[in-house]
Amino acid sequence: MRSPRAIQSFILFISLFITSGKGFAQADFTPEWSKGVVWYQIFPERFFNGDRSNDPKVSDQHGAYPFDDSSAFQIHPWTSDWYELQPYEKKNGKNIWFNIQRRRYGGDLQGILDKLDYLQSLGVNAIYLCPIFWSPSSHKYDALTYHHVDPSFGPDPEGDKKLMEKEQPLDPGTWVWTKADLLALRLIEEVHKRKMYIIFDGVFNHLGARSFAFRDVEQRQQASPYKDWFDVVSWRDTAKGIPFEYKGWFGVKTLPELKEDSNGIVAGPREYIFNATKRWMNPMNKGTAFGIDGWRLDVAFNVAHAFWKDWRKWVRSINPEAYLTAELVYPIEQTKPYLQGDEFDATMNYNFAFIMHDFFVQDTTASTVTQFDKQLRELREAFGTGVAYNMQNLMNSHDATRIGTAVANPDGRKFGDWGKYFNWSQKSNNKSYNVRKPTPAQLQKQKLIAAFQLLYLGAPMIYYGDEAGMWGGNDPDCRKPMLWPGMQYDAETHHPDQTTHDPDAVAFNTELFTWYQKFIALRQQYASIRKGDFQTLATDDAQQLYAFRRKLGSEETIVIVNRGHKPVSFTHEALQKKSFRDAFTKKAVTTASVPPMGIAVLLHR
Ligand SMILES: [Ca+2]
Ligand SMILES: [Ca+2]
Repeated sequence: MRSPRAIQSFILFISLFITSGKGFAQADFTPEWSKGVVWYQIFPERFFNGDRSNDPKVSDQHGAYPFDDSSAFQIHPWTSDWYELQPYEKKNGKNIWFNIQRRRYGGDLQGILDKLDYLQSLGVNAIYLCPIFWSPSSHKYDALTYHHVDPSFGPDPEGDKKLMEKEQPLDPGTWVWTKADLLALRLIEEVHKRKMYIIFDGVFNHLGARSFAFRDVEQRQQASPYKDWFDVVSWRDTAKGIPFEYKGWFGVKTLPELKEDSNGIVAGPREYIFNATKRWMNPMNKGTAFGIDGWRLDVAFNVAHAFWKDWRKWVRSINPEAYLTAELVYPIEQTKPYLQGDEFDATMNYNFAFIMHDFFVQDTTASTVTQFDKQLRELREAFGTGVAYNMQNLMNSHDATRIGTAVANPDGRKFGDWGKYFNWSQKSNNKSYNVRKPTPAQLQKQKLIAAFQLLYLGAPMIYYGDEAGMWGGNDPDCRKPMLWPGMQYDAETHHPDQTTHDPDAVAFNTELFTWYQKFIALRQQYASIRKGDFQTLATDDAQQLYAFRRKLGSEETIVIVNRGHKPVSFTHEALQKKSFRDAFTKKAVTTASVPPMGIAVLLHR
């Protein structure tokens, strides 16, 4: 999601819904490959600058918030203090929040290619890329096209722009493959070579106001071949003094909504979306092995069900194993219609994050172990087994405060109160929100959360940099440039108002990385963790101890979580009946000792 105003409307909309739900079973319609995988979400502009020759120019952000493409501009120094206005920014006299929106750090596709080794060493095996299609903003949720990658993500921005001028967007036969498009295909190929998967972000509810289609409608009005693509309220009639009016996403005029009728998105844009979908799933008709493995669908709740049903059929006709995950921030009952087998395979599982947040992040207001267990079960059983293994169990994303900062703000708002939490966790809205470096005790909480997430049933998703020790509040602070080993970062010393504080050292956190790596490796090694079933073994509210078993065939994994502040010892008849070993030390265990805010993993094979 994108601009601050849009977010306000979006969260109000979301807040209208309340939680309820009962479990039910249904047939498995989800892909096999995506069950239990470890996702890694990348925000491309901020991941790695692998090519300085393609870095965006200020003119590339024409039409994007904050609508200033004339003030001084340069590529922002990757390793600088986040809240410190750089000399070029000070020249425009605007505050930090204005300036952060016009920053570009130069991340690109070559940067992702360069860091595939890093991702492999972390152990993740599926990548979700935030939008990479051409757009003037840093987040790229305001697409100019769905059929071209942003030229500044590829090796030849100016050459690409000239190539694209020659085509007829309405005729896919004229669509060219730009150098940026071809680099995206190379990325897909490299990912597949490593036995990893990759999905793109499909932002099909709206186009950007600077898109080929909308610009044409603005200029030519009813003479445009795209005249039926948008929700036009009134056509321009200068004689009668009637202005051109149209509907933007939640009123945001830079994001004109694609027109919908009872069948969903109408014929023109539908055909365009279908053609673009195929282009990335079976590029040049070379085969689906050369295409993406699925899609993440932005604001899926703003597009009619009928469209998603038709689109899924199209997608599955191209690649029967494609994975489709929806951005939904709905309680269970409102989520169900999307997960019946004819629309999506999973969602970005914010409901998981809410439950985790209540139990692990909160201290005095934390849920009990019994409540935690009950909420997890309701969610796990709500949509059928196939979906459960496919749900993207995340803690945060580009639209939420980082886990490293959530743990530094316990007992505030509940994450599940999406709208209120959204604003409360934005430093620009809440001066008292703690955006300083997490303390060792807070980091310990993050570790416990990560371990649980990686051992729990589903497909855990890590937001880039959480494993590296990045912190920051909600958008824009959750979109800082990635911390890389070997790069020297300025300490953070600035508050948003440019007053200063004692330094927070900024560097890649090797210890935290190793922790994530270690638990991802367990998941990749043991099928019971990836695809085993789930059974609660203990819910001890007094000691804040939670134990569960994951089982597949004869392989069993027992996980014991100590959320409390005293050491606990745990035993269970399961440990007496069969021989279990500690997953890391390999020592035989009949009674597990778990330190405060610690976790034990026991294996029987
Ligand atoms: Ca670059
Ligand atoms: Ca819509």
